[in-house]
Amino acid sequence: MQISVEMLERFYQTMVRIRRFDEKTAELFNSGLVKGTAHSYVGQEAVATGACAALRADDSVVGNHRGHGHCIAKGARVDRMMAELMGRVTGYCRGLGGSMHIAALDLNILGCNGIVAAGVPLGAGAALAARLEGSDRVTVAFFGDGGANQGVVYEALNLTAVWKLPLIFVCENNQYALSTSATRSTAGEGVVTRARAFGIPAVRVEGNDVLAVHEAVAAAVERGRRGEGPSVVEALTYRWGGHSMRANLPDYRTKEEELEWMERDPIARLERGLLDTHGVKEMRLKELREAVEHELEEAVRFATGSPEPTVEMMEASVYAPRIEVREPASRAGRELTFAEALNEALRDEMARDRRVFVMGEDVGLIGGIFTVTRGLREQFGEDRVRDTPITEPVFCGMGVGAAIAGMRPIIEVQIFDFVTLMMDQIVNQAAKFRFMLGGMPTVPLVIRGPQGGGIRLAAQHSQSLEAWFLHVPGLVVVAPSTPYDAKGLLTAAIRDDNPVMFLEHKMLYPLKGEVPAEPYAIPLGKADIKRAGSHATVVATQMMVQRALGAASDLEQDGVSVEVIDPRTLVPLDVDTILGSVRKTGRLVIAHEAVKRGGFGAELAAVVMEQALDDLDAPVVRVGARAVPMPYNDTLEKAVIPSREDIVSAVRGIL
Ligand SMILES: Cc1ncc(C[n+]2csc(CCOP(=O)(O)OP(=O)(O)O)c2C)c(N)n1
Ligand SMILES: [Mg+2]
Repeated sequence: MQISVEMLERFYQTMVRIRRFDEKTAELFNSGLVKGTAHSYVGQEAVATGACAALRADDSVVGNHRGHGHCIAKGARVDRMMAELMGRVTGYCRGLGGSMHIAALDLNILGCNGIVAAGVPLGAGAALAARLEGSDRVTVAFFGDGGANQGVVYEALNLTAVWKLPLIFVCENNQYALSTSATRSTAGEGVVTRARAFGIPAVRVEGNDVLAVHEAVAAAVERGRRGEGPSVVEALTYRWGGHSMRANLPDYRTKEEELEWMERDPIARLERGLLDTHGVKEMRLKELREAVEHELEEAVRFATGSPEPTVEMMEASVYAPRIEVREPASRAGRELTFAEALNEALRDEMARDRRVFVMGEDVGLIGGIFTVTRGLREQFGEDRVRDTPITEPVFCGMGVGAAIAGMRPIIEVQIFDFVTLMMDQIVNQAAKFRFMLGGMPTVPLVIRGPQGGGIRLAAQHSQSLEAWFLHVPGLVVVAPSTPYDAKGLLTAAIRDDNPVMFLEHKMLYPLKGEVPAEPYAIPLGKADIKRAGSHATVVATQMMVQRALGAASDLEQDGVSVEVIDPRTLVPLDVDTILGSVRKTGRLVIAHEAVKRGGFGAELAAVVMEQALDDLDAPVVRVGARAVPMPYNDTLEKAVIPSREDIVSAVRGIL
């Protein structure tokens, strides 16, 4: 591979910039200006430099916790990076992300990551986005030898190979994961051999030789651009310092080993080449180094002189602004089932916006096991209605990555209990991405699927898990109870710029109701009064809405007038409508199918007591499932899930 002297000089200067940046960071950490922790890239500069030099500006990278080098090599400015490390508002993440989360979407740096290897599925998602947009852009995902043992890496190898996505896996093997030597953590010959088992071209290169890294990554990039799929490049290297600036750990490497690798300094190696082989003068190298020193001095001045972010800015960074939508004037329409109503929303939105696509297990060929995606593959093609392998962590992560990269994915969880396998990508990635990046990017993603019991699927296929998601700032949580709400809320969820957990109760799929034929959206955060009443308020969700309405008609026989409110979205919650009702009735029962302990009811009861205690004439009562896993036996299942009678007696108990 022919590389001009000019380009070699650029490699040299980038490596010096990375090294001096992290040396400066260590000084600032020791003086207390950089807080928390930071992971020095010193010793590994050739990897990011060689890899990123093979990319175009419109190609993407995802980094890991040791990511300063990844960002600098992809073109990040050191002043904004330094400001970020000092937690200043002028930093890349406006002081909300810090060292481990630096990103710059305008440079296609899709984020470093505090969760080891979590960037790999995100990178795969960016590669999928490029494919769906019909571009030849590629993505590089950096991860370590420790990260290489994470399941998501294997799942991503498999899926990117199956779909031939342009992802370049760059494993920076610095031979240690914190204190653990790769020899103690890695079976067989490591990532290269493993990748070949997936049929992926893989090479191991001398990671301290910037030219070797560059050549290997450039070949992988070309393969990706030609549509030939992923590649793996393992770069053998060494970090000179400790795992992180914070860790003050006992020695786990020998001094001899450390010295041996310092002798193999990637910068000195290129410097020798420039001086001896390319006739570059020492004066010129000095000039390049001095320019970096000047930049860094400026960067420190810029960062220390920058203001800190405010509490108001922080609060405003969690959610993207809500889109304005208005409910239709009339709810009249044809009779559809809940599943058909969801299907119509998907169909309308996919027709309206090319960025919308659906991904999940069995969603394409058979239209999903509850038929929600039926017919979409025929109408929109296999590219936009993707059957995935059984690989929840990675197809969920790819959804997050594709959303970050500009698409609007809809992920189906075949049965919501399987969301446990997706939790890192939902909780640590999707929910936090916008915030960690200073409240600027959007993550327009819908994760939807069936939850709840009632059809004897037992403990691992019947849970109602909404409380987990309520607890995570950054997520929207939607839980419709009628076909009309299902269509309008799913439409709103797809158009929303935030990650939305869209919970469908599987018993509701066959429920019929009127649904307007034209596309419409229902605002997120607007409760619906399903029945007006004056003696008691019942706030019910999902299946419990039908049961609460049944309970209300039973109670009406005895002259008790019950108001039934369906919040429809649990986050954001329409507290005003609920409080308005409680102020009128003075009594509140909250009914949900989820386990009562630690559930949505506990949260809502607390909100009502904080804000309307004086309006209550009786204690707030919760109706929820017993604190047991869902049993298989049908009599026992009925004993666990709250019934209409349970709601009737809860209301009677507070009259
Ligand atoms: C999922 C997860 N597990 C553990 C950690 C704590 N941790 C952070 S970095 C690290 C070592 C990672 O090693 P490697 O992937 O080889 O990267 P390196 O630090 O060597 O660059 C560990 C254990 C984490 N951040 N995320
Ligand atoms: Mg390592």
